[in-house]
Amino acid sequence: SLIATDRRILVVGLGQTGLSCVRYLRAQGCDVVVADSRAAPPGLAELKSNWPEVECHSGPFDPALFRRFNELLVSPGVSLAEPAIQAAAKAGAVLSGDIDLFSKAAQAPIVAITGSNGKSTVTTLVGEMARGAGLRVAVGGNIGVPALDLLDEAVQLYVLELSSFQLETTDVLGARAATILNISDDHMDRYASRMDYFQAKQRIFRGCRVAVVNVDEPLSQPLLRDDMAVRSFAVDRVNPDTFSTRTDEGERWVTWGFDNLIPVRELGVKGDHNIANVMAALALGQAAELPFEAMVEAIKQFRGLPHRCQLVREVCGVNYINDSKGTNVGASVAAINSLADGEHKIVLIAGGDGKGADFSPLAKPVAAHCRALITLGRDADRLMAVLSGQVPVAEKVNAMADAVARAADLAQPGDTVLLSPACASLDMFRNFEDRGEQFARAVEAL
Ligand code: UMA
Ligand code: ADP
Repeated sequence: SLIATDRRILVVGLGQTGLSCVRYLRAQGCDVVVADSRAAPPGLAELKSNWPEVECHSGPFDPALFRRFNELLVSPGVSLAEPAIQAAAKAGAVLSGDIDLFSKAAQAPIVAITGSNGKSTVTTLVGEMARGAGLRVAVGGNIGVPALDLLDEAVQLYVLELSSFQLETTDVLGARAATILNISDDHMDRYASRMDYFQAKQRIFRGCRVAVVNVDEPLSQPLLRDDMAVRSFAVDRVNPDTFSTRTDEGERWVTWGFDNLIPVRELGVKGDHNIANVMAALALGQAAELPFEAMVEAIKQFRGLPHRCQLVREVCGVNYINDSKGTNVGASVAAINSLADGEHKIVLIAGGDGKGADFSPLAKPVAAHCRALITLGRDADRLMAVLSGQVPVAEKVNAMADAVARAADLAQPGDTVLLSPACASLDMFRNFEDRGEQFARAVEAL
């Protein structure tokens, strides 16, 4: 066993991550106790039926309970600033998380992806590349399956999407290749400052062999280089040993060094942000020694993920696009810019839980490309305050169906109606998928 059985471990949080920790630790023969601050933790039924011996405390965290443990495995949805967690840390407890346990146990190389936006797209694409190359690959982390549930001796490559919350509790990941795709504000309700958010993301490079750097994003550079190699990508800046783009006799290409690799026209995903995602996936795949042919083939097959700038339907000459996964300002700015073509206008539907973000970076793209703005959700008024002066029409509605109906009234043939909320969904919807599905249903009903 990798884990000394005399450690007293408290699993904090009983969602997907908490359950994966219990499953892993029980399989190792460790005693665990669970605490979740919710009255009815989502994993409770599964815990009771599979591990009836495990004690579970639900309801407000009790510092006296937490102080009894010498290790806390904290779920990503729980802030390390919780007083009970701080009390335990002060009493000498080690704070760690599921990714920490995972990295100690994983036998195969890890490709790790973080960033404010594009994580799921890049993670999926690297997974497809590895599968195409014939590797047994396991894909998970923030994208869905908790990392510990991926552990299997047969796996040859792990591809992990990691959030800043997961990285905060990770000591040394030791990835074969790791990247911070980009940095823009997100989760400002959980961080005291941008610097804290940025530093959490930087932890992905600890013990990493190859750092993949976005030349267009200075903050994606590892702060401490140690002896890691660096691979870069950059839009329209061809250089040796760099993935980039250039236009050659009227055709725009994704390039490697001075070689043309794939015509941009053949990509199944659109916009410069997606070209950046493709280049990042190539650089990560290369660091994991995947062959070029398999990588290029996977890129040509990849059609993008649902809820990410996905065309739902055309109605009366208007395209309806679901970008429900646009859950922060940077994502929605990229979505607007990638759809803008100068000629046709966008009717933007935005709003939800802004997580304390500054919405002002939306002002310029909204002024340049939007015909109208329709807001909903908890931060609708805050969005209106920042953006209503930038568009001819700005309205607030209370439900997704109303938003779509108003957008259909306001859009003119050739326009695009874009749901890209720049906000989390949890104030009105179960999750971003639910929000995107409600949008799509309202569009289908037009
Ligand atoms: N919560 C409490 N008390 C607790 C524990 C949790 O109130 O004691 C609440 C928190 O408000 C939190 C929610 O419950 O928002 C879920 O927290 P959790 O840690 O139990 O979540 P899991 O079910 O374990 O899911 C987590 C990730 N969730 C978060 O980071 C909030 C999932 O990412 C991830 O897929 C899963 O682990 C497997 O690795 C989701 C996410 O929203 C998709 N991530 C954020 C994002 O992408 O922006 C970071
Ligand atoms: P994440 O997993 O980081 O949330 P996704 O790949 O799911 O990222 O994409 C979410 C949204 O973010 C997309 O729908 C798009 O609006 C935007 N986006 C995707 N890639 C990028 C990028 N490289 N830079 C900026 N925005 C992006």
